[in-house]
Amino acid sequence: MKILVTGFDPFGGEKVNPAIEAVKKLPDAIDGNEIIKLEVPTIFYQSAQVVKAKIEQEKPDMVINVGQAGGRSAITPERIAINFQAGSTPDNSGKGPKEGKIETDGADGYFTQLPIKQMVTAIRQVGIPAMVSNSAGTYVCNHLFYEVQYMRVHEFPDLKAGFIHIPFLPNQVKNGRRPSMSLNDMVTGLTAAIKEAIHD
Ligand code: PCA
Repeated sequence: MKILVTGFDPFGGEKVNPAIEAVKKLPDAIDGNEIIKLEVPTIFYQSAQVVKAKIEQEKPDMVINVGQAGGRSAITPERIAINFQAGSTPDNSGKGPKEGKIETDGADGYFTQLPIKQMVTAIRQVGIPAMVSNSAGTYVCNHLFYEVQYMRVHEFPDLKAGFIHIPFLPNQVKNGRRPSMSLNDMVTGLTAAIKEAIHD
């Protein structure tokens, strides 16, 4: 099996994004399955184009997008992508999203094909906090999650796809009052989650 794992670049004034930092540190293979890693820009539509080009090139069996969810205290596999975008923070192109549907002819939502509950159990079994999330928000992360699902329906019917949000890194939380997770724990947790998805 071939798995494409993506991570977003830093956005919103942050110097790092734990997503791409953790993705870069994943092993190149998990139980003999190839892990392809890709950095994606935190930009509406452009992130989806970059991922689509890589899917066409590599033809992965599974795509897992990883993003930062500042304020969360656990690794959170996402259940559903919604056909809506909004947000007051500009993306890395300097523009905010046009509020409304992502795809006018798309479904209101798409459930992930990944076994999120088993993934949460697998992450907890290696000692890392995890829980299922029922909302990936309305910003670039949900947008990319939705667009990959839309592509799956229209072009890549055999693809399994999903999204995992991860917390801030300790050095992003200056006053220590907001939750964070070490890079090592993120990598350990993500590896366990991917392994579980592979063997589903
Ligand atoms: N997190 C943002 C976009 C990029 C990222 O890593 C989000 O949750 O939408």
